[in-house]
Amino acid sequence: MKVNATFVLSAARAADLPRDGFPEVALIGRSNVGKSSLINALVRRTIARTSSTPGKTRLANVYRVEPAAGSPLYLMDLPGYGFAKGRTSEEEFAAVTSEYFGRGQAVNALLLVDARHPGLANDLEAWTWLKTAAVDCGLVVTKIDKLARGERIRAVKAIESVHEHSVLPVSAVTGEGLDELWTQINRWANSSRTPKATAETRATPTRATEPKPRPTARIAPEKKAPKRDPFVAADDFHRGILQIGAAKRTRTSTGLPATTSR
Ligand SMILES: Nc1nc2c(ncn2[C@@H]2O[C@H](COP(=O)(O)OP(=O)(O)O)[C@@H](O)[C@H]2O)c(=O)[nH]1
Ligand SMILES: [Mg+2]
Repeated sequence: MKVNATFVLSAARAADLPRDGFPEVALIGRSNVGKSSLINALVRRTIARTSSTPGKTRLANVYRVEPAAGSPLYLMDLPGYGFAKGRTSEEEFAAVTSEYFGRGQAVNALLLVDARHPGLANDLEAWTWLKTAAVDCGLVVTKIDKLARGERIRAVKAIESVHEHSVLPVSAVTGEGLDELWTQINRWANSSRTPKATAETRATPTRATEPKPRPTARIAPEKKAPKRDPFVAADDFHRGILQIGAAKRTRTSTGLPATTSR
């Protein structure tokens, strides 16, 4: 899909964020889960910096994207949580997310979960929290290319089970899942109110909906969730990712798109 994309700014505080009211999709997830790589893969250009070490805290890196067939929108690369070393990233994450989500701007969000680490406590907490803070949210499983076929079916099923939600497996390396992700992003963007570029809207943050209360994200330090068996019956287990996704998606209004073709 053709898309124009530009890096807008690295916001240090809420006042730096765009106020023109264009739709925002926030990418949330642990450090190194692949947020920046996913943005680059979505826009097919290297606009987001990727690094294996945590950077200094900022509120969000803001990217403006204009899909050829869809409304312009902002992709927001939020700081990651759960990095074991360095400063207390849980506290920083809580501060950043309350500031970001507390502006009264309607935001849709994607939680990114690493395919190789299903059921981490901090991902589960982030998901629970995000469901209260975002207008709608989707669950994306990153780095799916790192798993062999059998492993990925297990991983996808495990993540769907512990998060109780359908997932979209993607790879920034092979491009798998990106068309489906664009479908969801465009659906969100097209359903948001199109802002008028007046002096008033530029000066005042747009409220597409009444703001939600300002919950504070509390993400636990890195640890495994209590052990539970995410797998159900063995025959169920072998149905395959697409069938699993399709079956789940019919049961949820907030699931990622049912499109399975690329
Ligand atoms: N194999 C593979 N590696 C990935 C993928 N996405 C990200 N990575 C790697 O994972 C590391 C962290 O990615 P990055 O985008 O910086 O994560 P962020 O901290 O969430 O922004 C980098 O070394 C990336 O090259 C993917 O889909 N497949
Ligand atoms: Mg990054």
